[in-house]
Amino acid sequence: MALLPILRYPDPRLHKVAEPVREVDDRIRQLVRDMAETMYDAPGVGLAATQVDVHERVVVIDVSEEGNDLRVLINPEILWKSDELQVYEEGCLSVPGVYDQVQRAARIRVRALNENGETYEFDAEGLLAVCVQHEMDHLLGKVFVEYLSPLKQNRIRTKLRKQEREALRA
Ligand code: GNR
Ligand code: NI
Repeated sequence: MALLPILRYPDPRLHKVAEPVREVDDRIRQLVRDMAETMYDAPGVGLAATQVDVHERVVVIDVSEEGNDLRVLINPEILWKSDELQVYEEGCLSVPGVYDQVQRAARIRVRALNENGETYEFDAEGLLAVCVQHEMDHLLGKVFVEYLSPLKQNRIRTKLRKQEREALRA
Protein backbone atom coordinates (compact mmCIF):
# COMPACT_ATOMS: atom_id res chain seq x y z
CA MET A 1 0.00 0.00 0.00
CA ALA A 2 1.15 3.52 -0.64
CA LEU A 3 -0.04 7.08 -0.24
CA LEU A 4 0.22 8.92 -3.55
CA PRO A 5 1.08 12.65 -3.83
CA ILE A 6 -1.93 14.71 -4.98
CA LEU A 7 -1.35 17.34 -7.70
CA ARG A 8 -2.44 20.85 -6.77
CA TYR A 9 -4.12 23.43 -8.96
CA PRO A 10 -2.83 25.24 -11.03
CA ASP A 11 -0.58 22.29 -12.01
CA PRO A 12 -0.89 21.84 -15.81
CA ARG A 13 -0.94 18.03 -15.39
CA LEU A 14 -4.47 18.38 -13.92
CA HIS A 15 -5.60 19.32 -17.44
CA LYS A 16 -4.42 16.15 -19.20
CA VAL A 17 -7.15 13.93 -20.66
CA ALA A 18 -7.12 10.37 -19.25
CA GLU A 19 -7.01 7.32 -21.57
CA PRO A 20 -9.46 4.42 -21.21
CA VAL A 21 -8.17 1.40 -19.27
CA ARG A 22 -7.58 -1.42 -21.79
CA GLU A 23 -7.43 -4.26 -19.30
CA VAL A 24 -8.28 -4.37 -15.59
CA ASP A 25 -5.15 -6.18 -14.44
CA ASP A 26 -3.04 -6.31 -11.25
CA ARG A 27 -1.40 -2.98 -12.11
CA ILE A 28 -4.83 -1.29 -12.18
CA ARG A 29 -5.91 -3.11 -8.99
CA GLN A 30 -2.77 -1.82 -7.23
CA LEU A 31 -3.52 1.70 -8.47
CA VAL A 32 -7.10 1.39 -7.13
CA ARG A 33 -5.80 0.25 -3.71
CA ASP A 34 -3.30 3.10 -3.52
CA MET A 35 -5.92 5.65 -4.64
CA ALA A 36 -8.41 4.40 -2.03
CA GLU A 37 -5.76 4.63 0.71
CA THR A 38 -4.86 8.16 -0.46
CA MET A 39 -8.54 9.24 -0.54
CA TYR A 40 -9.29 7.91 2.97
CA ASP A 41 -6.07 9.41 4.36
CA ALA A 42 -6.75 12.90 2.90
CA PRO A 43 -9.69 12.53 3.78
CA GLY A 44 -11.91 12.99 0.73
CA VAL A 45 -15.07 11.46 -0.70
CA GLY A 46 -13.57 10.82 -4.14
CA LEU A 47 -10.32 10.74 -6.09
CA ALA A 48 -9.58 10.58 -9.82
CA ALA A 49 -6.35 9.04 -11.17
CA THR A 50 -5.56 12.39 -12.86
CA GLN A 51 -5.07 13.89 -9.38
CA VAL A 52 -2.23 11.44 -8.66
CA ASP A 53 -0.68 12.05 -12.10
CA VAL A 54 -1.92 8.81 -13.66
CA HIS A 55 -3.78 9.62 -16.86
CA GLU A 56 -6.08 6.60 -17.11
CA ARG A 57 -9.85 6.47 -16.51
CA VAL A 58 -9.90 5.28 -12.89
CA VAL A 59 -11.95 6.80 -10.03
CA VAL A 60 -12.59 5.83 -6.40
CA ILE A 61 -15.54 7.23 -4.41
CA ASP A 62 -16.87 6.72 -0.90
CA VAL A 63 -19.59 9.13 0.22
CA SER A 64 -20.67 7.03 3.23
CA GLU A 65 -20.46 8.46 6.76
CA GLU A 66 -18.57 5.39 7.99
CA GLY A 67 -16.11 5.22 5.08
CA ASN A 68 -17.07 1.61 4.36
CA ASP A 69 -18.72 1.88 0.93
CA LEU A 70 -15.88 2.10 -1.60
CA ARG A 71 -16.95 2.39 -5.24
CA VAL A 72 -14.44 1.74 -7.98
CA LEU A 73 -15.28 3.28 -11.37
CA ILE A 74 -13.07 2.25 -14.26
CA ASN A 75 -13.93 3.71 -17.71
CA PRO A 76 -17.07 5.36 -16.26
CA GLU A 77 -19.81 6.60 -18.60
CA ILE A 78 -22.86 8.71 -17.80
CA LEU A 79 -25.80 6.97 -19.50
CA TRP A 80 -28.40 9.54 -18.50
CA LYS A 81 -28.56 12.93 -16.76
CA SER A 82 -31.70 14.57 -15.36
CA ASP A 83 -32.67 17.93 -16.83
CA GLU A 84 -33.14 19.01 -13.22
CA LEU A 85 -30.00 20.57 -11.75
CA GLN A 86 -28.76 20.87 -8.17
CA VAL A 87 -26.33 23.36 -6.67
CA TYR A 88 -23.73 21.96 -4.29
CA GLU A 89 -20.89 23.58 -2.35
CA GLU A 90 -17.90 21.73 -3.85
CA GLY A 91 -14.34 21.33 -2.70
CA CYS A 92 -11.41 19.44 -4.21
CA LEU A 93 -8.29 17.80 -2.79
CA SER A 94 -6.37 19.45 -5.63
CA VAL A 95 -7.68 22.92 -4.66
CA PRO A 96 -7.25 22.92 -0.87
CA GLY A 97 -9.15 25.50 1.15
CA VAL A 98 -11.44 26.56 -1.72
CA TYR A 99 -15.19 25.81 -1.65
CA ASP A 100 -17.79 27.21 -4.00
CA GLN A 101 -21.17 26.46 -5.50
CA VAL A 102 -21.40 24.45 -8.71
CA GLN A 103 -24.54 23.48 -10.61
CA ARG A 104 -24.75 19.98 -12.08
CA ALA A 105 -27.37 17.39 -13.03
CA ALA A 106 -29.35 16.37 -9.92
CA ARG A 107 -29.60 12.68 -10.91
CA ILE A 108 -27.52 10.48 -13.21
CA ARG A 109 -27.27 6.86 -14.36
CA VAL A 110 -23.69 5.58 -14.54
CA ARG A 111 -22.00 2.54 -16.13
CA ALA A 112 -18.48 1.51 -15.17
CA LEU A 113 -16.19 -1.46 -14.64
CA ASN A 114 -15.26 -2.59 -11.12
CA GLU A 115 -11.79 -3.79 -10.02
CA ASN A 116 -12.60 -7.25 -11.42
CA GLY A 117 -13.34 -5.83 -14.86
CA GLU A 118 -17.08 -6.47 -14.50
CA THR A 119 -19.57 -3.95 -15.91
CA TYR A 120 -22.13 -2.54 -13.48
CA GLU A 121 -24.62 0.33 -13.44
CA PHE A 122 -26.10 2.49 -10.71
CA ASP A 123 -28.31 5.56 -10.22
CA ALA A 124 -26.99 8.45 -8.20
CA GLU A 125 -28.41 11.61 -6.61
CA GLY A 126 -27.28 14.05 -3.95
CA LEU A 127 -23.58 14.03 -3.03
CA LEU A 128 -22.90 10.80 -4.95
CA ALA A 129 -24.20 12.37 -8.19
CA VAL A 130 -22.08 15.48 -7.53
CA CYS A 131 -19.00 13.40 -6.81
CA VAL A 132 -19.28 11.15 -9.90
CA GLN A 133 -19.60 14.23 -12.15
CA HIS A 134 -16.73 16.02 -10.33
CA GLU A 135 -14.43 12.97 -10.73
CA MET A 136 -15.38 12.40 -14.38
CA ASP A 137 -14.51 16.05 -15.06
CA HIS A 138 -11.03 15.38 -13.59
CA LEU A 139 -10.59 12.53 -16.12
CA LEU A 140 -11.32 15.08 -18.87
CA GLY A 141 -8.74 17.46 -17.41
CA LYS A 142 -11.34 19.75 -15.86
CA VAL A 143 -11.19 21.11 -12.29
CA PHE A 144 -14.36 22.46 -10.59
CA VAL A 145 -12.98 26.01 -10.36
CA GLU A 146 -13.35 26.21 -14.17
CA TYR A 147 -17.12 26.58 -13.55
CA LEU A 148 -16.47 29.76 -11.53
CA SER A 149 -16.04 33.30 -12.92
CA PRO A 150 -12.64 34.21 -14.46
CA LEU A 151 -12.18 36.69 -11.57
CA LYS A 152 -12.63 33.93 -8.97
CA GLN A 153 -10.32 31.60 -10.94
CA ASN A 154 -7.59 34.28 -10.93
CA ARG A 155 -7.97 34.82 -7.19
CA ILE A 156 -7.78 31.07 -6.55
CA ARG A 157 -4.64 30.69 -8.71
CA THR A 158 -2.98 33.59 -6.86
CA LYS A 159 -3.95 32.19 -3.43
CA LEU A 160 -2.69 28.68 -4.23
CA ARG A 161 0.59 29.91 -5.77
CA LYS A 162 1.19 31.92 -2.59
CA GLN A 163 0.41 28.84 -0.43
CA GLU A 164 2.85 26.86 -2.55
CA ARG A 165 5.64 29.46 -2.09
CA GLU A 166 5.07 29.59 1.65
CA ALA A 167 5.10 25.79 1.90
CA LEU A 168 8.47 25.74 0.11
CA ARG A 169 9.94 28.36 2.49
CA ALA A 170 8.70 26.65 5.68
O1 GNR B 1 -13.50 15.25 -0.91
C1 GNR B 1 -14.16 15.85 -1.76
N1 GNR B 1 -15.31 16.45 -1.41
C2 GNR B 1 -16.21 16.99 -2.31
C3 GNR B 1 -17.22 17.80 -1.81
C4 GNR B 1 -18.15 18.35 -2.65
C5 GNR B 1 -18.07 18.10 -3.99
C6 GNR B 1 -17.08 17.29 -4.51
C7 GNR B 1 -16.15 16.74 -3.67
S1 GNR B 1 -14.92 15.72 -4.30
C8 GNR B 1 -13.63 15.97 -3.14
C9 GNR B 1 -12.47 15.05 -3.41
C10 GNR B 1 -11.87 15.37 -4.76
O2 GNR B 1 -11.21 16.34 -4.98
N2 GNR B 1 -12.14 14.57 -5.73
O3 GNR B 1 -11.69 14.83 -6.97
NI1 NI C 1 -11.46 16.98 -7.10
